[in-house]
Amino acid sequence: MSERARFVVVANRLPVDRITADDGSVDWRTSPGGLVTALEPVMRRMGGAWVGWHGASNETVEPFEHDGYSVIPVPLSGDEYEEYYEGFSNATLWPLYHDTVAFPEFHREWWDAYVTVNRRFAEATADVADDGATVWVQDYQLQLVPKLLREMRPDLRIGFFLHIPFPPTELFQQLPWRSDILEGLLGADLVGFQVPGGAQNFLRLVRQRTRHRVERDRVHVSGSHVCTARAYPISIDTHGFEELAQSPEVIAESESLLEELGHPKQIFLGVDRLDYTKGLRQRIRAMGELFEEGKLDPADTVFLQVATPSRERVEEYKRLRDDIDLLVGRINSEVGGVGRPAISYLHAGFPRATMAAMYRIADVMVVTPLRDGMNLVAKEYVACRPDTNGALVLSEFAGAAQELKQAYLVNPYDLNGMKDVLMQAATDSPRERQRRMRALKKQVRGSTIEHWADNFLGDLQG
Ligand code: GDG
Repeated sequence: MSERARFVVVANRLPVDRITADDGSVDWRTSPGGLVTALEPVMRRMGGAWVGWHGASNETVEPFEHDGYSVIPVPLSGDEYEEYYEGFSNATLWPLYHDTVAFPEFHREWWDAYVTVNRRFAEATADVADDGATVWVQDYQLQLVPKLLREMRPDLRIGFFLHIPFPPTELFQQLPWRSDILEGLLGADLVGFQVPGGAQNFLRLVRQRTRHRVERDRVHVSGSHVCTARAYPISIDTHGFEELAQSPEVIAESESLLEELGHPKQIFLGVDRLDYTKGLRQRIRAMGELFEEGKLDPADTVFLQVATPSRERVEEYKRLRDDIDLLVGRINSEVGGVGRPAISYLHAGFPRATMAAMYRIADVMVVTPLRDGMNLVAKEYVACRPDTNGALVLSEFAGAAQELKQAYLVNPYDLNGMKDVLMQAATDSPRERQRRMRALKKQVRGSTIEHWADNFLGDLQG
């Protein structure tokens, strides 16, 4: 690939997974996950290059074209995968940035690997970006890239977006490498957060820990440039999801799903990556108690929970999987009849059309993270539910709660409170549910992924 790109997205993972067929032929398919769901449509519209890891360790893959843009694979060794990705990204930063709902581990060798890999991503980007190009770096795995890249290529316009929460200063200060990370991010011209609180936490830390002058949301990085920090709440391809949910295939699939579930009167639905931030333990416990107390009847109500496998080699995730298996097994053995479990639990990933079919038939969508940057599932549900009869139960601690104010909001730490709200969502008058759902639909239509990208990139061009 000789041509250099005017627009470059840099993310830990490429948006495609390699599929090797029986005959050995190789194909690349769009991979699931929040970041990809959000950025794929942006990339298809903008063209350019996507720099990221291709998902196999100890292997170099040549750049290739996909869906009208270039894909630039960055190699990682097996050790780097363990230390940079599973270690520093997912066992240090992820829990720390999510309010320490699990205990973050600090290891110096993990940090060293994080620095090495961030440098490699910056170098790959510096190679592919055209003169004066726009580069958009994504997420917590690559927080050092903006500064490293600016040192290599001061001509570039550099944006950074954090998909997860940016923590309160008291928590961030625990990090032994706090100054390096702040300076890393400050290498960007624009740093975006999901909610205003994240930008405020960041600016407060910059004031406390650096000598740069801060003026409202602008940081004058000494002897260099101005870095602006602002909120850009991410969204979904609303129209795309609406269309998908109304397609004959999805309608047919939702009908066979209903059949399989035995046409229950009421369906509660949860869809999450199997992650301890998503509040699965609390949610399943609350639903279990409602069944046990007879407030919900397994004869006519089903709780369908999809948990997509995620980070399966990280200790905390293994523990979570076992806990959930145990909890679901216990509840199902105590309530529900033969062949009719109260909780239908699926530990698997599904095609997007199947997800849309599930959203279509869910009467109560239950989204109860302990902490979440945004949460796209909540918005996808609102887009896919074909009428205004569905209800969304949403945690106050998801970024989405700041926009979807007409959802049934809950504090997932308050089990009794959550049970009350779940029942309220299930039993409110059709009029009240419709009033709320209409407002939610208006919000999700009025603020889409195109708006998000346009707002961010517009400000980045400044
Ligand atoms: C991070 C932040 C932020 C899930 N299972 C399957 C599947 N999914 C799709 C969903 C949704 C996405 O993955 C999950 O997005 P979320 O936003 O709910 O959560 P994270 O993965 O934690 O995403 C989050 C997001 O980044 C974007 O900035 O909102 O706060 O944590 O789109 O539909 N898709 C398919 N099969 C599955 O089994 N096809």
